[in-house]
Amino acid sequence: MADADITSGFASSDELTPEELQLATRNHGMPLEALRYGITPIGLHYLLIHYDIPVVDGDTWTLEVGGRVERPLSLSLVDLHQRPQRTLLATMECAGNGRAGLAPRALSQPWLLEAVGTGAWTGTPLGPLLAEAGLHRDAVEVVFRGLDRGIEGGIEQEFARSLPVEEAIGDDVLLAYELNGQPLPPQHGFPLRLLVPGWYGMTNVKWLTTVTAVAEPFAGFQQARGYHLRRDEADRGTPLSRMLPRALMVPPGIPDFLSRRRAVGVGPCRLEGRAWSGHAPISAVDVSTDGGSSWAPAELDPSPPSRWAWRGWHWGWEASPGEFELCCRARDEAGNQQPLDGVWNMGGYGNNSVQRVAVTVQDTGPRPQGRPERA
Ligand SMILES: Nc1nc2c(c(=O)[nH]1)N[C@H]1C(S)=C(S)[C@@H](COP(=O)(O)O)O[C@H]1N2
Ligand SMILES: [Mo]
Repeated sequence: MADADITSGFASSDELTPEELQLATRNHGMPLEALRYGITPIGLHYLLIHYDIPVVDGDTWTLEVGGRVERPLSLSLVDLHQRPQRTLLATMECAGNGRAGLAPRALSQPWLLEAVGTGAWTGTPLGPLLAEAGLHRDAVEVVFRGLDRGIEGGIEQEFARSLPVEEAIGDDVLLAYELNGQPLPPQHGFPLRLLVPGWYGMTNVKWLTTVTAVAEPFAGFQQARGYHLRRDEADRGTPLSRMLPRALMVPPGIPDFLSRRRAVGVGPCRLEGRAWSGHAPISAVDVSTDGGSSWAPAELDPSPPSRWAWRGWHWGWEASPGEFELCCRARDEAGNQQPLDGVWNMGGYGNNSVQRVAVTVQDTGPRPQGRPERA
């Protein structure tokens, strides 16, 4: 078994291990055809749960705000609902999205590309709440702790992450109690989760129980050891924070049941998808039909209603018979662009290399989507 480190080793072959399969069935991705929805329906949004989903009684649960503050607060769910309310559309992606595309594969949740979703998150802004508690001058970080417990890297822990004070008091940081107009479902953090738009998924602590201002950087496992880009064991690494740009497409045509290889009919074919970046708004999406040798600019939809929501794009492809490898890549206004190949790291994080969809275009291809059978 694993040494006491963040990785429990690497897969030695392409075949999934039983442990990866166990994680993959608990933590599902968003089926890529659901990129068609601007707001991901609950149940299609991806899930990542390190330990077990806690059962929480919303009537007796409280949030404790304390640590380096003047006036510790204890807030019920009713108290939180009575505070100013805000709804934010935000795209969330797991930092491990794309992990299975790196070799050797870090043994963890074996994401392909589907660890993403966009929610309408409703809650109360964190900044004013921290102001009310009165942060001490020596507070440098705020620690967010969930109710879920487990063992990782040999260490028993609750899932907990921290943010620098200046990030925690940011305008768009919410304590969210609703998703898509419904109370948070158990799997998404009922009764309350943190929402830090633009940051990778692990930042958004679910089943929140304490918010603690601290005078020293938080050294908890998920903060100090997990979620770092590390070249090797000796490398302390760089912490993951904001989401790198990524574009994904709805795989066109129809899939083969087992391989999911796509079959597309000859003629016009609309390629469409969504793109996002936690660093800056999306500025361009390019499409390739030859595996990334040549690129054409896709058309971007109007800017999304929220800076933090993905942006739609589409491109008209004139599909002729043959074998194709479709790719898409996003660029953001800060000049970040998706690479053709991912950069390997110990934990398999931040692999935003371009999506590749193998397609066979055939004469007797499928009917265009949604068109009724001719009588
Ligand atoms: N308490 C708690 N919060 C958590 C997690 C967890 O396991 N426990 N997983 C994190 C990770 S790694 C991700 S990617 C997101 C996933 O959020 P979702 O399942 O609502 O999509 O939640 C984050 N918040
Ligand atoms: Mo994650």
